[in-house]
Amino acid sequence: MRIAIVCHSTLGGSAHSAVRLAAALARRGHSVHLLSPASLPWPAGDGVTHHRLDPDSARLYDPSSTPWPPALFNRFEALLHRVTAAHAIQIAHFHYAIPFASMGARLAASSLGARCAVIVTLHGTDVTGGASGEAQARLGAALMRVAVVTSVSGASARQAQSLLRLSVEPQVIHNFVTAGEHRPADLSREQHRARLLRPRLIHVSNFRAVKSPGSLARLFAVVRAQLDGELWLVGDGPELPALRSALEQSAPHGTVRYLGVRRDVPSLLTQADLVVLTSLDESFGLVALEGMASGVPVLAPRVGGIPEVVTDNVSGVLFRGGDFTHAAERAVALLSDPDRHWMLRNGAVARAQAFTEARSVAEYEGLYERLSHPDAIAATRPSTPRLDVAATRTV
Ligand code: GMT
Repeated sequence: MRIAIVCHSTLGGSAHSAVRLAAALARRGHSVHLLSPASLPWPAGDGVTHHRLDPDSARLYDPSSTPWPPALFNRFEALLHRVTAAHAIQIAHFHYAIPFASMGARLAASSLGARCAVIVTLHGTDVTGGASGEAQARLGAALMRVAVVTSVSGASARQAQSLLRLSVEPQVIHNFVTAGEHRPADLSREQHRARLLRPRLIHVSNFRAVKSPGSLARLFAVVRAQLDGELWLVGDGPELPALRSALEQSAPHGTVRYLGVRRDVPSLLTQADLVVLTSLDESFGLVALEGMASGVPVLAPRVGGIPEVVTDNVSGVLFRGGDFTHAAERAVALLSDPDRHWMLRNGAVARAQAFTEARSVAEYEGLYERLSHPDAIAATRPSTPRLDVAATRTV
């Protein structure tokens, strides 16, 4: 099939999932075009043609900084239409509804939509970004004009249907990790026990407010009072400076490492003993899955899609969302018990096997195959040929 995968140029999991999917589809023999506004932090993968509006731009367009400037939206839409026409694209698959739902709806309603089916996958902020009721209604209306909407977890699908008032619940296709991308450290029981004498907690994020970095600082202060642990912070984002000053007040000097944006996240994960998430909401929590695949148990709040990914007491430990005291208690109990930590380490690797590339990509492929028949496309096209451009563009 001829497939276009569209994503933001962001450090976030939505773009990473899109890049992984594009590469996997190309490996399976499809003709794959990846479209993003600017460069991406990961290579596009063999056999994938990457189209960027600003190839040399290092600027990353964050899905949370909406709406896109109209000029960017128009230029990107023109690129999408050029690629769709030139390569006779059969499936246009957008990662993130904001602002792509309206772009997808317009593509479906255009003449190109007669032979190209549009799919939108919802990632975090689409559903949990706290958009106004009016913006949610516009987003929902645009989503109902594309062939299929998918979501990365059951929790996010249910939330999307109710908040965006969708007539059908999005189809759930979980995120995945590519085989061999993450591997557990090869440790003997003695080496493992020795490592836990100074356990490393790792937090990888874009440091937005939804990640609740304040809770992370408080949690680490409580953990430090009981254990000689260290905290590694990977990534960058708007709340990092405030987190840094909070940690400078509360954590002993030299116990926190600020590693910035890194390309070697898999290697950093294997050096850690606990992946920590403190998010207020999380549609999936891709870093939790990456941690588990690296043999690192996860400490995470019981919010959004996280309990679908992390099984409590099997591949990590969950805490009541927002309750950092409970989180610290669970972290200390786990890190002070090497036998239990070893068990959860193995449990994490086993649990990650439920999120294989083979499974998720086959689900997407099944969807594409069903939609790529001309009759199926006709059946899913919007009944109104012209959309209210002004109403949908700013979604
Ligand atoms: O979490 C972020 O701020 C980044 C955002 C993104 O653009 O990638 O992540 C969202 O999508 C990921 C991939 O599906 C999910 O793993 C994250 O849970 C989701 N973030 C939130 O729901 C806050």
